[in-house]
Amino acid sequence: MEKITLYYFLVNNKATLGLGENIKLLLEDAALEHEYVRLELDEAWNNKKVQLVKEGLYSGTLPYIEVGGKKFGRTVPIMRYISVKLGNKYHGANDEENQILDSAADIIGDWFESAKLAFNGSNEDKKKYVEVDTPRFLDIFERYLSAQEGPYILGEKISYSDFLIYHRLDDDMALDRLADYPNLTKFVQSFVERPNIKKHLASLSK
Ligand SMILES: N[C@@H](CCC(=O)N[C@@H](CS)C(=O)NCC(=O)O)C(=O)O
Repeated sequence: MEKITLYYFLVNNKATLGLGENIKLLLEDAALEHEYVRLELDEAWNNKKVQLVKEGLYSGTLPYIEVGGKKFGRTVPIMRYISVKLGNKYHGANDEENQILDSAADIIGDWFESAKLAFNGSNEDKKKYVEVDTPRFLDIFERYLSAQEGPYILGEKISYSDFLIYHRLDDDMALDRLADYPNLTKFVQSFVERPNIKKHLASLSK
């Protein structure tokens, strides 16, 4: 693929926080030439957003990518687009596998929304999120991963939904709270050992 530029903003001054990192992980894993540009969500953003919409980024939201002079938006569709461009590298082998990936990505969307609500909500909302919502989502993904030998959602082959699962766990600071989830534990152990991911994660702690 041509060089990809990924645009997102820096959330709470932490490089990986938020949606952009899902795409970054996939770009790193695929060893694609890319640049990660951070925009500011300040007063200038509203004008920039209008300009982006005029330039074909219909949603006017972050993250988006620019490749071959075109702009493409929305996290999961961007990941699917890159996968398709790479010969379905991060897709399933058939419609049924792709349905599984699609449904997992959809649930990650629900999880992200519920995390956002809790983050902006009362202490009671936050408590419910930690005690009720998070375990419910962890249970769901433990089930997905237990359907085959793993370590990933479709077995040995990694897919775009795996990046979403890993990053959701990371953003939720749940990576070291998986003792009761053997399949998620195996998943994370394998994910972080992928050579390009390992390099990327090491670069973050420098
Ligand atoms: N589901 C969308 C969410 C996009 C979204 O709402 N992005 C936020 C940042 S996380 C944004 O662009 N906010 C600024 C705005 O809407 O103007 C995706 O995955 O891309």
